[in-house]
Amino acid sequence: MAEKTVSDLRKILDNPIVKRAVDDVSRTLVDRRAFMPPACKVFSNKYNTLEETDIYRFSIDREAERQLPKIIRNKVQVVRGKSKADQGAAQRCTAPRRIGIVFSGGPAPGGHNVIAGLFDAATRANPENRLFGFLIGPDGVVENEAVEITRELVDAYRNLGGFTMIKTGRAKIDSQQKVDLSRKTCKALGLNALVIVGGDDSNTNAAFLAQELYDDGIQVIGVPKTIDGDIQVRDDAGHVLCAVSFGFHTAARAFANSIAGLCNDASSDIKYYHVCKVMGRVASHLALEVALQSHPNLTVIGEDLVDFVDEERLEKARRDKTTDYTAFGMTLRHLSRIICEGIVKRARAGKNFGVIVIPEGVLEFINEVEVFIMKLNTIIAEYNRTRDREFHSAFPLLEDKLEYLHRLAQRSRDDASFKLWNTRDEDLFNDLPEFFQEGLLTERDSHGNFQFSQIQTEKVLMGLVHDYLSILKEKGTYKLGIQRGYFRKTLAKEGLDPDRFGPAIFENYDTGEHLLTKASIISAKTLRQELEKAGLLEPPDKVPAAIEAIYKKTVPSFKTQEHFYGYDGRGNDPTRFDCTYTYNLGLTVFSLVANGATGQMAAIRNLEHDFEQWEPIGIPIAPLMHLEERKGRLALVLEKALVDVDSVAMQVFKSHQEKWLGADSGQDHYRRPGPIHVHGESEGERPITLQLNAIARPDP
Ligand code: FBP
Repeated sequence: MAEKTVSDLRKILDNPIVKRAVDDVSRTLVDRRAFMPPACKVFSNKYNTLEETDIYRFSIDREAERQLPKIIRNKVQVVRGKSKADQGAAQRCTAPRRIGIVFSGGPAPGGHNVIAGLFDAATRANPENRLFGFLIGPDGVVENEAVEITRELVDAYRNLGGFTMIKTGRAKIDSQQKVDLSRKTCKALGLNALVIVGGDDSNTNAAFLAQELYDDGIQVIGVPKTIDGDIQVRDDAGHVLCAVSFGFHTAARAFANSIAGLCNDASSDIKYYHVCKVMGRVASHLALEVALQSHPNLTVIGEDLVDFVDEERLEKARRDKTTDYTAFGMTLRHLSRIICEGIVKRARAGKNFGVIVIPEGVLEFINEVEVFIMKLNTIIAEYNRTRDREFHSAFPLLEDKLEYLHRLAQRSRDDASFKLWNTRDEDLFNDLPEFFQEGLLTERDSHGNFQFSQIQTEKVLMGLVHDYLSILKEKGTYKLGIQRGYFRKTLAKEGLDPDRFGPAIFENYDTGEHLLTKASIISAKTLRQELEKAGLLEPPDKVPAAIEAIYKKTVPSFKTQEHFYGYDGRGNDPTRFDCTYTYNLGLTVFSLVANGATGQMAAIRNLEHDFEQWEPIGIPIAPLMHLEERKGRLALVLEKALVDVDSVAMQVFKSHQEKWLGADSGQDHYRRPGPIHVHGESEGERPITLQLNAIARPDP
């Protein structure tokens, strides 16, 4: 490069406008970092204490009682504030402490603020307090990989999404060896407490560690994290203790904002159906919140499919005096038909576009697929338990896995007691498309869970939708309605009388706002036949160009664009709700630690109400645990909350389904939730599902 060019370029790069334009630090980042989430009133006191309450009761699982004796009698603890405390309490709060914190599982917006809240509370109580962050998830605890969390580090990540500061991982502390190594790490760092920020499995882990480290005097506190929104805690009487895990609101808002963009695009270009798979593992909480936030035309809620009864099949069976068990529960085929019904209705109202939302875990609620998932979970877990090699490394290719399944099916023929995989399973499985088989056989996560995000649910479902729409086209029921005015204008341009041709080609010419070609017209040939039948055309005549053009417009072409909303929203910067929620969770964690709690999960009660009503509490984890099948065996875990189909949120959603489907000539009812900021009015909003579900709840 010539010298002059180099110096010119240097001048450009030194220009303050260029420097600002390419700076990593955006204006938004500066604003975000500067945002100071409000703290619950109780934290304005000099000291915080814990008050145990008996209001909330849990029925305790015998196995939990046996395995977690030291923490099973824990109660709900309410954080209280004191401007003056007795000497003991004051000493407790201000004693020097060393606390470790670890993120576990997928990132969820707000994690950095848990650290910020904990750091601020700890250093305020005693500037000598020290906080350590374990790197890359629970492995960091096992391997003693930690960094000291300083004010500079905290300030750099305040109100920011991701778990970038210390990263995360899906490892599990699930063996005595790992527990012993974790104990060694805590002792080596001189920790008083370990904080585990994670989902249901990680909080389960927290309870077991609390039990194990009890006699070492090391406290363990959990924090409810997951965008899936499936950590929700109620007591036996239905009192809500934790309405939702952190990160849920942000992920839902981020997905809804992107989907609202698709609604705009779809209704402008009017040629695509946007099919959006939305994260959330098994539960459909995120899909429901997205539906309430953005009003897409069709949203499937997995939990709503469980009690489905195919009345037509049932009726046919009644007539044939037989029993048809397949009429109970949803099948893939039937679900695709329900989706088709919506598409057909919109088409008849002249709309050949739309937005469909499918939860990533919907397959769990589809009879035939759920059975496969459960059987394959057990087969893989059994294999891993009894052999030296992992199932997926022993059978790297699909054909190897199928061959192994084939051997199991053969075994079921030779040995009647072996029922796990039989010939019928094999036949049904072999009928599935290869990519779907591959998805179902995909590696399970470290907790033995099926990885829904790895399977192309939308592709499977849309394949069936495409097929059925073709059948409906052949039957003459899937057509695009034509606006009466447009029809009249097009014919008039060619000097044709619309009132002569209309009744011959449309089934609703006298009444319809959108005109529908007769069911018999399914091709240019059948169109001609109808015109001849009505005496409007003689055999040698050509079909008038205007009629042909109208006919072509009545033939819908179903074009889809598929989208996956997951990792993007999971990494989004948090909403003001999540910033505030997580900052207060961090403050709560410190109060729990400072007052000697262990085996508790930090939570904020009344999240569904105004901020003034938020109440920081500690929830006992052990009493929430029950036995569930994991990796083919019964294990103590925290129950995942599924969408309650009778909840107010679901009732509101259901009563708007028809409206949002928009199968009429009016505008669609899409809603714009808007982008996520920490400043501004709308950001004060709480998740809509929480607001709705709070309407009819009993409160202690
Ligand atoms: P957590 O349960 O760990 O919070 O993770 C939630 C989630 O984002 C699910 O919605 C999704 O199914 C899964 O993680 C994806 O897992 P991975 O990050 O391993 O691809």
